[in-house]
Amino acid sequence: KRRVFSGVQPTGKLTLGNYLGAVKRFVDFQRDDCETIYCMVDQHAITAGWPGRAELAEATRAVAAAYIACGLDPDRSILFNQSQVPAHAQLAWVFNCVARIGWANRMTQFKDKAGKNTENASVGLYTYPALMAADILTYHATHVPVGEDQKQHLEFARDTAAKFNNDYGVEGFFPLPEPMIEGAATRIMSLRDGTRKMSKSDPSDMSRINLTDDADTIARKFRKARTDPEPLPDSLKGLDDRPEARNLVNIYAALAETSAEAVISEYAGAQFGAFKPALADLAVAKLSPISAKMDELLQDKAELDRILGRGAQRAAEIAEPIVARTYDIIGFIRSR
Ligand code: AQP
Repeated sequence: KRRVFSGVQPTGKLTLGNYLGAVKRFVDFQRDDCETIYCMVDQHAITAGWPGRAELAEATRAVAAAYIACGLDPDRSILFNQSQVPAHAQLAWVFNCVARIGWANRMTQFKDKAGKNTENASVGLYTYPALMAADILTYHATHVPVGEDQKQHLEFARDTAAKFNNDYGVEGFFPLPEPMIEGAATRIMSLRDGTRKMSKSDPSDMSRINLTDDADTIARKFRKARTDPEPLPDSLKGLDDRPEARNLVNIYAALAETSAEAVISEYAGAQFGAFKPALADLAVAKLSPISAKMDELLQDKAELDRILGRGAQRAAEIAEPIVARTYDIIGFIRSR
């Protein structure tokens, strides 16, 4: 049986990129041949600054509500916030000692998020990939659905697993996790700039669709989305060098659960004046039930906290024996 793990940072409202690239796909793995473990990575969320106590807790509950509203069933999947399961931090330390500084230096996300003044970035932001490796490996997860931007961090996790197994002479102890990066939505781009990814921490709210945006806001954001003046082409090839047009076609395809080719054949020759409203209608039809369900779930915070507590217990039951075996392999004494 596959063991699937993934996480989302509670650093703001979830975007259409997080939904199509990650959460929607998490739901697809809820099937009999997979065991699914999904996390709000709240410890990762403080690497780029503390948003405030109430804000962090609210964002964590909002991501949990979004998961459930998108179709994750907390009985079928294990759903919890990272900080409630100490195994993540425990293995992160071990992996800080396994991974190499050279690997961390190559991480493009660190460069993007630290900006020019890297001296002033937190050490946590720098060792972010070691904590992410721990998130995955502490469950011996085999498959990790993520967006394209996380590919490099997944490679870091695989390299860390392989180096641990090799250095400590335990071939196969940590399985090398497979990234699952597939479909039309692996990299949804900003609505203002087709060369930047849509991101919840982009200062411009017009650059993204939030899961909680109302119908008017969604329509306005798509109407104002940057595009070129040409109509849609009649083949995918015609989208080369048209990043904004390609992005809107990809979003349509992912929402409609079809391929970009199918969208192009339906809308060949259409002007954006016609395509954008069709896209907005589709997005509203898909997202409004999710945001209504999120609102309902967020009414009962105590129940959400109970769900996360229960998920954390189930997660710890899997993770603790793996940490114990790791400690034994290393030679850390533990009383039994
Ligand atoms: N634009 C995107 N297109 C497709 N997938 C995306 N993901 C993020 N943005 C896009 C995927 O969503 C999951 C959760 O991401 P995260 O919260 O761990 O952080 P991130 O990748 O850094 O996403 P954001 O939205 O850009 O957050 P901030 O602004 O806080 O950094 C991951 O699987 C990611 O690939």
